[in-house]
Amino acid sequence: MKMDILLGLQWGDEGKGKVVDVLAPQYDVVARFQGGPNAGHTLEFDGIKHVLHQIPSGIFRSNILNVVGNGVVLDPVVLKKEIDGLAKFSIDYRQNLCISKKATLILPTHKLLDAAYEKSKGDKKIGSTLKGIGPTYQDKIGRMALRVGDMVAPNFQEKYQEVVQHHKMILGFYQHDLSPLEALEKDFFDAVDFFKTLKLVDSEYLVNEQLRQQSRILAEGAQGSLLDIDFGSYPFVTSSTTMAAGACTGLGVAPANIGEVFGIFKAYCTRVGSGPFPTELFDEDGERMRKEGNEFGSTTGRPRRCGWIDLPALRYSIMINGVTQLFMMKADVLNIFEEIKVCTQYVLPDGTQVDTLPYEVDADLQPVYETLPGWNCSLEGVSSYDAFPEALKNYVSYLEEALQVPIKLVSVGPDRTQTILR
Ligand code: 2SA
Ligand code: MG
Repeated sequence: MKMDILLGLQWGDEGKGKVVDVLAPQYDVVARFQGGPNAGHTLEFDGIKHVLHQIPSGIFRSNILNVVGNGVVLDPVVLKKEIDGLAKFSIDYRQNLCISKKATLILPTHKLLDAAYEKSKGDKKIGSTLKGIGPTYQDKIGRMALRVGDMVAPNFQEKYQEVVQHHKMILGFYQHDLSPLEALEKDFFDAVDFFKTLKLVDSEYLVNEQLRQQSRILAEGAQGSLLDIDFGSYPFVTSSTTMAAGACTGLGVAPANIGEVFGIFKAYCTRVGSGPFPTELFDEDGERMRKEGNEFGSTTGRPRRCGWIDLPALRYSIMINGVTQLFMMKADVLNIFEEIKVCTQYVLPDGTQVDTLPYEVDADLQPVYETLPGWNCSLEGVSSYDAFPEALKNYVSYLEEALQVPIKLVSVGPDRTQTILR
């Protein structure tokens, strides 16, 4: 059996949580392979809205095993809160949730370092979620991080102190306020005690054994390809490999064992945090998109920047991920527009037109738009592709032609049921 991968092709918040939830009945295992509490995966069903950060989005289906892979960075405090938040759903998380011993721990000082680094960057700040993601991955690559498996070792305290001493020196250099640390550490160690009671596993063995037994596995990406540490709009990126290859390193699955790659995109674009965004709208249309799409960060509540769909960027993401099927989300947000714009190319500062992503994506890059007719009506009650208004059908086929990958799913509303398969 091969593992399928689902990932965001833009700057995150494409609706991955919703799609995993819809696809979940076809899978036995859902696994996260990168990111951590910076992610916010929103699921809506039975009139309830729920946001997951570190727990895979298969958790609401009782027959699905949820795996947090080695590529993830985990904050025990956030995990405990997330699990407490599941109490009302009577989920057997001690059975259905497994955490890799090789996942990296986010320590309280990583969060302080995140804030210190951001502050030192002034107006060049990344717009980090301040969850400690960057400093934790830095320590992982720097070979000094603590991992989930270390928590149960008798010398955990000693190892913890060693790393924290190092962090304090750096924080001292930045003259960062250390007074919140005591309270943060208390919460951390309380959460660690709880964490130790969860199912901690050698996830690479578990996942490969599941594949051998013909289990169907879905790897759930977080953030998006344009935030990838290598291929995103560096340095305005997150610190992990968000592209398909990250599912191999973040779970220990060989490239030959990858099956479908599902690429999710919004019918328009959003970005939260700093960094280039060629099709960003600063006018009333952008404001209307944000309002209609309720575009506010699900982890930090920050307003998301909004703009038209960007085909050069999407083609780039499709290329680096080897996307086999496209899923278009939030089509209903465009209901309010009489006309819809699509960015087909960019004009460089020297006047040349390109349809690829240049090395330097900056404010001087001018998008070239094609205008398509909008459907400009409600999609309420639309439950099949045949029932789509003509202009929406036209938008779907226009994008398929431009992107050369079939669009297999179109979402027309937030609920599980408002997802049309083609
Ligand atoms: P970080 O915290 O180091 O990963 O931040 C680095 C950049 O990555 C962006 N980033 C995100 N962008 C969109 N959605 C994300 N998750 C949350 C959500 C974000 C929120 O689902 O809404 O609630 O604000 C996410 N996580 C990281 C971030 O904005 C920085 O630009
Ligand atoms: Mg999100």
